[in-house]
Amino acid sequence: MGMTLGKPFSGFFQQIEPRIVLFGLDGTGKSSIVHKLKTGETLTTNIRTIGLEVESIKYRDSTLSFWEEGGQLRYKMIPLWKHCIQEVAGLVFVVDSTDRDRIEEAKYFLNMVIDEIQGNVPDSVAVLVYGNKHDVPGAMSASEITNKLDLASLRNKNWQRNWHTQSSCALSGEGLHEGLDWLLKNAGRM
Ligand SMILES: Nc1nc2c(ncn2[C@@H]2O[C@H](COP(=O)(O)OP(=O)(O)OP(=O)(O)O)[C@@H](O)[C@H]2O)c(=O)[nH]1
Ligand SMILES: [Mg+2]
Repeated sequence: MGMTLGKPFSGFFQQIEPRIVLFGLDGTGKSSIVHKLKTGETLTTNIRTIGLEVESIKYRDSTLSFWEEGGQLRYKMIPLWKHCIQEVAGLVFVVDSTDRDRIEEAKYFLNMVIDEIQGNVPDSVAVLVYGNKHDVPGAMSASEITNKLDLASLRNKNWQRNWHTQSSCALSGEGLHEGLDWLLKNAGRM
């Protein structure tokens, strides 16, 4: 005869959801991406994420835990990174493809995070860069973003990870699944 565990005990046996950490400058579209992936709907509100926001999302055959690091307080949150990246399955850096003025700052921030977490993240963890807002005319292409972030030099920085830049639009959802599938494949989750 089978046995059913009461609610207080069932939690012991729950699998930890693979964690995906999204980060980037403020207003790049992180919340919009998470909302689109979770509901299929376009996020219509424009509320800045203060601190950390966690969402559980069913994606293909698994449930993933998305951790968005709000962009506004990004420098204040650097010391928290060591805790956020425990059990991380993939990193997602979100760039606003239309924001040529702040692409240098995006590169600076990316380097800062990498320096902070280096040595604390397993080598198997890949990094997906979403070149978001690609729907806007004149947006930077994926290869332009790759060059401007100088991802090749990050590889030389003793950071032997897989990188991939995917153009995306969080409003229509274009590119979101392609990017995430790439990330999960690299994490051995697909
Ligand atoms: N055109 C266009 N606008 C977008 C896209 N993604 C997000 N936006 C808009 O960009 C603004 C900021 O989006 P959010 O998703 O709140 O950005 P965020 O990265 O979560 O911002 P923080 O929480 O402050 O770090 C909103 O007005 C969105 O509608 C996109 O792919 N294309
Ligand atoms: Mg947000």
